[in-house]
Amino acid sequence: MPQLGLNRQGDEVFVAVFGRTGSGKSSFISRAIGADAGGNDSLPSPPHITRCNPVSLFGKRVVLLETPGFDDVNMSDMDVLKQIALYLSITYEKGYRLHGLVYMHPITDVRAGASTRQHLAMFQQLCGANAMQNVVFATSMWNQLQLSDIAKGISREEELKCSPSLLRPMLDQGAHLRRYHNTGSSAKEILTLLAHKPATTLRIQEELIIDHTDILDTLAAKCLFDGWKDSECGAEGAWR
Ligand SMILES: Nc1nc2c(ncn2[C@@H]2O[C@H](COP(=O)(O)OP(=O)(O)O)[C@@H](O)[C@H]2O)c(=O)[nH]1
Ligand SMILES: [Mg+2]
Repeated sequence: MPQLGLNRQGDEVFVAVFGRTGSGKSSFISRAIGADAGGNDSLPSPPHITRCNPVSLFGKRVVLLETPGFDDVNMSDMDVLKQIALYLSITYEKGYRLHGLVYMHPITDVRAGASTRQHLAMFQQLCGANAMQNVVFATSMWNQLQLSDIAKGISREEELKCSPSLLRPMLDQGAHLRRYHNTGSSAKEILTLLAHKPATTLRIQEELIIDHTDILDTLAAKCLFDGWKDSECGAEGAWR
């Protein structure tokens, strides 16, 4: 059972951070809450959603939630999705809603391969179109690029942004794309974009709680099965 740690909503804003293991979730959160940059602060992915200390932004208390990473050596993507779904179901029933979702994508990934696409397709279905305005795709690891590779990073960013088989459908639905520069101010800039959004309900919460869909029958889960390219994952125009 995950530690919910959600005691009150009021002036609190909840932002969940997603992405594969090693994409920079923990470090984004530690920069946002004020830890110093530098050093190797990599930790194993938490097996459950983990709540971090709130950060104050413009009078709001922003509570950051680290989700277990996709592509993890210790957990299958389906188990990761189940953990996320369990947390989102329990908190939905308790009346909590997310204000923001940050999806970290390392710009150092040389190509958006099948697993990247599958994770993004799953994320698209987990959120649903109505929640897209509450999503920021944050590209990380810019400062790991050699100077001579910055242009490659920019062209990968362009591909992410423009390709109908990558982020474009989600950006068209209102999601944001930002660079994350591994600093507290950069993390806060991204969170500021989300802190004033109205809270949202995710598609997977509607499926699980309102429609009583089994987790394995949710659109997000279907994206993880073999043949995901032919499933409903492509229904909104992505990943064809
Ligand atoms: N250079 C650089 N390193 C980063 C950045 N973000 C994360 N890291 C490092 O990449 C490693 C993995 O990051 P981490 O935050 O643990 O990833 P997580 O598994 O998604 O939580 C850590 O050693 C971080 O210090 C970034 O934007 N730039
Ligand atoms: Mg982590």
